[in-house]
Amino acid sequence: MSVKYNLLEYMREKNDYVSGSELGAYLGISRAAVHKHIDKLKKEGCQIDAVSGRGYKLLKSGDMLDPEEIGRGLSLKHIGSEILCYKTLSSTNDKAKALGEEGKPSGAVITAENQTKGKGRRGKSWSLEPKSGIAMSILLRPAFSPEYASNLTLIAGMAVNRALRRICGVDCLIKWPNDIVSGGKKLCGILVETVTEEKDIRYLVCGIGINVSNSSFPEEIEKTAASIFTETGRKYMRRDIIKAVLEEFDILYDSFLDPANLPNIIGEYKKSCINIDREVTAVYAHKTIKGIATDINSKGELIIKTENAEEIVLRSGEVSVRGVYQ
Ligand code: BT5
Repeated sequence: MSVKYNLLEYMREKNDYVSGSELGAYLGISRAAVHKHIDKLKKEGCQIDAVSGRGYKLLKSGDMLDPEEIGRGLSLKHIGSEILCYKTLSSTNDKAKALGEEGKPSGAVITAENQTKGKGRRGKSWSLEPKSGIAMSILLRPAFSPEYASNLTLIAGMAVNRALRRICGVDCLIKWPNDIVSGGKKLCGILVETVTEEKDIRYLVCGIGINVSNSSFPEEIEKTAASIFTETGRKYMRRDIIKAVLEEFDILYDSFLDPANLPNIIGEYKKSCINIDREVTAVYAHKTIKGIATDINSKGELIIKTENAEEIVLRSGEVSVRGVYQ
């Protein structure tokens, strides 16, 4: 455990003023070094009161993304073997893939405060407001086939949907395949990338971007993006959301590993999916089609019944739902 984290834990447990010398003795460092670590914690958003003669009191811990803070009390079956938090990355997915190449274990979680080249699907970009949003990726090394893995986008969407409802009470839904929406706007995007070797998965990376406390957005997404703050009026700790997403993902992933559970999983997905029974427009075989989204099959594909009563099976792609951002 880092000195900084031990210091935070000690103050949290004491829940009262603690002198610099007591903290120094506990941590085995000088009072001057304690002071330096206190300053670092303050810079990371912790509110610490300092009173001469009494010492320091933690009033509120900051919303810093730090492996120990995220991992505190987290004990999961598949996820969280390692938690790596970076200040700046070009993309957490790219970093997770690089770590995948280096042999990092399945379940590793990567976060970044700042993402300079966040990726969406098919060359699109993802914007992250530093300190306000979450950019995280989960590295997995599953034994199942790449075809089965296509459902992982749905699993990630369900995990975020469950977590945001549980922690923030947001009235959110999933827009097939990979968006979480609230009030008709996008709160979260998911990008799953699979690296295969012959017919097997070498590893895959599940990237999740969530807007948490932003009150404004870049002009190009201003009308289509939402954050938990814009939807609820409340600010939440990003690490509490990350923890909840990891917990829900772990439960769903465990169930997903047994294909017998897939019908139930897809059943829950459909209940939260905004597309079902709605009029949708999609691009299919270079044509724009209109129809009603009727179902999601066991491969996570969207079934659309077109105006000519033709049934189209969409594997991926852009689908717009009437009344939801385009
Ligand atoms: C996605 O793609 O929605 C997948 C986004 C995945 C982002 C995460 S962050 C952590 C990890 N590391 C990465 O590099 N990526 C993943 P797509 O469905 O193609 O949507 C992209 C579109 O969403 C953009 O073209 C914008 O219109 C819109 N967009 C970009 N940033 C947004 C934001 N912060 N909030 C809402 N909409 C956004």
